[in-house]
Amino acid sequence: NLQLTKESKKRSEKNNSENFLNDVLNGLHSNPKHLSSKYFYDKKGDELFQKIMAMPEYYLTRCELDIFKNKTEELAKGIRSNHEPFDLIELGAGDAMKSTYLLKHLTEKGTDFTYMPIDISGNILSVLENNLKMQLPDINITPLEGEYFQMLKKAMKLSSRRKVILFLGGNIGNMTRKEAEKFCASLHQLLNIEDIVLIGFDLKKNPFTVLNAYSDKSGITAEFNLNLLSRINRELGGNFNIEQFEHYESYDPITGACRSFLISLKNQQVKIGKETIDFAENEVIDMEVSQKFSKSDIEYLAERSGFSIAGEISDSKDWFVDSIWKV
Ligand code: AVJ
Repeated sequence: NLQLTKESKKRSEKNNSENFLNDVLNGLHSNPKHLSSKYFYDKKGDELFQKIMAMPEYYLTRCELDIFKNKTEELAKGIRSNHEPFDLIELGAGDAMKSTYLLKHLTEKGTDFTYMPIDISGNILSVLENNLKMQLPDINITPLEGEYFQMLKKAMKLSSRRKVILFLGGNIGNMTRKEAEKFCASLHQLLNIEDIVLIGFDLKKNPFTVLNAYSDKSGITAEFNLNLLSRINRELGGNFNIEQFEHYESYDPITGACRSFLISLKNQQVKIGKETIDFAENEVIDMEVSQKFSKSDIEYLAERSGFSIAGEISDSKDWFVDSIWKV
């Protein structure tokens, strides 16, 4: 049996690295070139994102922490609805720093639930599991490593209890508006009538505040982007010269799209395994979008995907909102 699980683990690791290679080659053979920010999170990327969350410029963490620390009761009321046991599924849980406040509250109230954190990084999931077992030794936890929908479907199969989905930290911002709409519609299809979704949205605000959060002076965000090139070198046999790429950030206050790019500083060829990629001087790689929303953008998204808004909990500055949606 152990042998079997080891083999299936090996198989899924092989699949993962094949998908990674395919996505990278597709993206770099496209025009304009792009890479997916979901691949930022290897061990080094996890560490860099932890550093980003601690930066003074990165207000998002503090805003949502304000909500989870100070409006825990309201959050709990919003998701509890009845007193039936439920599964609390967190998409992109990371280190679960914010949700731990909610988990503690629910545990103290004697709520019967299983916590199912989903993350693409197995590394951060084991960090999370260790932390939680120290803080809340009695919690039922089922970590799921992989892509959101694959793991969601797995969670739906594991139990038939009511589902509460947490999607925090502005993770939904990493999708374009179209992708977010498709994502929410698929989520709506998968869920049942009593289920609840709680999504964190970063709101449109002073454009300088947004831009500074993604172009910090200390250069951590730049390093976070460049680390994906290093990861390609490490895992896919690439030979990117990191020195020859520079991070560029932009924010469009009309559309609310904050975008990260890497600029090639010269004409250069990069090898990835046997493939060669040509870069022109000043050609960019589209790396990441972090979408910002107005309250009416959120209403529109909920409506378009079949949900209705049941509640809205903001931080004291009204910079960030956790929106509670009913199926
Ligand atoms: C993890 C998606 C919420 O977009 O704000 C932070 C990732 N990228 N700085 C975000 C990120 C650059 C972050 N999310």
